[in-house]
Amino acid sequence: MEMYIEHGMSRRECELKIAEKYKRPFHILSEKEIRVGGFMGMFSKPGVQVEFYFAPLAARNPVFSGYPQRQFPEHRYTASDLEEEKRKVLAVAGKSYSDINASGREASQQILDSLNELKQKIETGGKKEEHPSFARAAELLRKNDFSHNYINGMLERLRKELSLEKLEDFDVVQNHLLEWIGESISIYKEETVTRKPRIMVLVGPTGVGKTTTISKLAAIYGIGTDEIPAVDVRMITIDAFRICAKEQLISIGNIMQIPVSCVVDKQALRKEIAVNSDMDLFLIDTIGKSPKDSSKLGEMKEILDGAGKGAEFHLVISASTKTSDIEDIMRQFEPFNYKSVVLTKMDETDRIGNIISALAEKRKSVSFITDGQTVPLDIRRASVVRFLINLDGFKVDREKIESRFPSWEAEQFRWR
Ligand SMILES: Nc1nc2c(ncn2[C@@H]2O[C@H](COP(=O)(O)OP(=O)(O)O)[C@@H](O)[C@H]2O)c(=O)[nH]1
Ligand SMILES: [Mg+2]
Repeated sequence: MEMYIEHGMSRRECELKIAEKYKRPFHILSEKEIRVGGFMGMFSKPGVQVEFYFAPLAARNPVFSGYPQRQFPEHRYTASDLEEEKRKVLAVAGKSYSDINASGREASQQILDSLNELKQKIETGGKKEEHPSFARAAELLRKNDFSHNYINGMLERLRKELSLEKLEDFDVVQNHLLEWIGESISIYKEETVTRKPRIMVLVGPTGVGKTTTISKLAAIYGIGTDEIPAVDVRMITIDAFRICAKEQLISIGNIMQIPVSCVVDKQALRKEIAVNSDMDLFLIDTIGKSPKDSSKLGEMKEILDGAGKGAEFHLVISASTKTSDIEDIMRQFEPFNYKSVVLTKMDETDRIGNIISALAEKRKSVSFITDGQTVPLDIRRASVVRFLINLDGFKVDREKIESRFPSWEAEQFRWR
């Protein structure tokens, strides 16, 4: 017995959809609550997924409606369509018999063309989705390491929104893909009115660049840039391992005249912040081992509770992380309720589809991008354009994407 899946806002809606689509008796086997609709997991609503099977005959052409929802082809060739095509062919044939002497060759060619067209329509069901642009688009996205779900979402959108004429022009297809990828990237908006002191905490696996990024941020806010006035900054290292390896930060702190301290428990952190409440910004670095060491992560979270409810958590991920690891990391750090992701080591990879997919699917925004080891220069605010121009193999119409996603100019920090 083959099982099928349908999605809808309610069980009743699913039943109506199945009845409308297949016009055959069926039985619902199970139902579960899911999120439906939206794009790449965003803007979805609560709904229902039902599992069903047909009775009593097994379906000859099973249609599996997995995630993201697959639609039935907009137009399937029915028996009456094929009859119509046959009639056209026969009409041409009729003409050929009467005009055989006058234009025999032309009529024969017309018959052959019509037959070929008919054959193709029968073979493909006349579906727009057989267009080669879909395979090219999928290949391009795959080359950039976009996830399976993300690619399916994009293909689905191409199928729904692009006419056959547009599909013919692959530049048009690419421009749409770029625009939709851009729309799926969410950029973190810094609060304009921040309470004082502002507390930014960077969490993430070891070696991704947390300490380096903290140093870069300390320079941006502590020394100031063209648009950001210098404020009073203090750096704190949270160390759940109690080794307090803060030398790296101290040397940076010395150069920039920014104080650094190390705390190993919640009370000490609370006190450190309270005693220095005249500061404008606390940048909190964390030391961890592997994110798989969840007891230490729990301990770190416990210490970080001392930063209070207003602390902003940013998860630091290296752009060169494997897809499966990205998902693990995002899940492991979920308890920190991080507001955004800082993407480091963008200079080390040109395949960022996996990161874009994971961020879109988990609905997380990106705040900063770092692309080198130099403190403080190699950091910028995240921008959609930066992601799009980093994609591999896409023909990027830069002017077009810059006008579509205009905020990118603000990405660069300009040093005085
Ligand atoms: N290529 C590159 N290397 C970086 C970047 N950010 C940090 N690193 C390097 O990554 C290594 C680990 O950085 P660190 O800040 O100590 O990582 P942490 O363990 O997360 O604190 C160091 O060698 C850094 O210089 C970056 O954006 N690009
Ligand atoms: Mg570190």
